[in-house]
Amino acid sequence: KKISIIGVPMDLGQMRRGVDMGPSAIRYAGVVDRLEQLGYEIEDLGDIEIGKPDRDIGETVNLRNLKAVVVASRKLADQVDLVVQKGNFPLVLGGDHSIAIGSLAGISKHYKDLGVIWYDAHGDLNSSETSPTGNIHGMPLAVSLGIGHPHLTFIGGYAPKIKPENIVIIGARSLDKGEKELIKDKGIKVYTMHEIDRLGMTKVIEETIHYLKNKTDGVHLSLDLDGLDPADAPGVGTPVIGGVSYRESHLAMEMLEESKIITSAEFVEVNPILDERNKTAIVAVALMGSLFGEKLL
Ligand code: DIR
Ligand code: MN
Ligand code: MN
Ligand code: MN
Repeated sequence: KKISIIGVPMDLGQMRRGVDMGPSAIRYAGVVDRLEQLGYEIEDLGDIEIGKPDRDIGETVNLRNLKAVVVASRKLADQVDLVVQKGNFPLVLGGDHSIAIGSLAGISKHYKDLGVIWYDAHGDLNSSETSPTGNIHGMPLAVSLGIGHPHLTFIGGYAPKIKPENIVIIGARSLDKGEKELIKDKGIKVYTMHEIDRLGMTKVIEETIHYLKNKTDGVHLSLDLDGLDPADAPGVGTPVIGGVSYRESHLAMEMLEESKIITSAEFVEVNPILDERNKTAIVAVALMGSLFGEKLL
């Protein structure tokens, strides 16, 4: 089995500098060795080139750096597309969460019914109409549903990338008004921290697998490190107290590995400037270990 790693040093989808160094921090935390030890052949394709911030807002309002994000998303989509064509597992390293637009554009054309697990404190379901910030990293899930500026939704030449009934959001605890409305409107499955506390992570992941397994032909895991509690993953741009623990997250990854449903993944929002001794990148690599079958015995 072969994993292809793609780094995306993107920080234009939000306003904190430093998340562009996420891919380096994750490589420094030993991702290649860690996965090689599990018997995988690793191909590191290096980093996608990211342009400069947009110099003008053009015709677009409340979509910071739209042009630069579109250009980078196209490049990422093309790379990911080639990886899937070769039959390798795409593992994308962020970079802010706007990169999911490109990942999903490259992946979803290979699946009739791609499932998505969105592990995040946030819904990332905003559009320029609903976003309180104008930051595109708060929009990728909506974009993939075909909601948003057409320059974003039509990357790869088609929209939508995914169906609302094939999405599961896990770890949500900060949702904007428009996001809550969209979730209700589309009937998107969400496990907020309330459900995680009530049911326990075991049940949450069992239900997630059951929910996705028979109606999808592949499942993309999009893991925003801010889904974890900031005590365990402090190096993120938008930390929200009361998150999923390190242990619960490992359990989730192990159960997903056992289910064999995951066909691509990305780990995003690692910001080494805001981190403590690269802790968040180290956590990300540990979670990747579990996702790819690491066991103590
Ligand atoms: C907020 C923050 N909902 C926004 N989103 C974040 O800007 O749209 N997503 N941080 O990961
Ligand atoms: Mn996110
Ligand atoms: Mn988030
Ligand atoms: Mn974020």
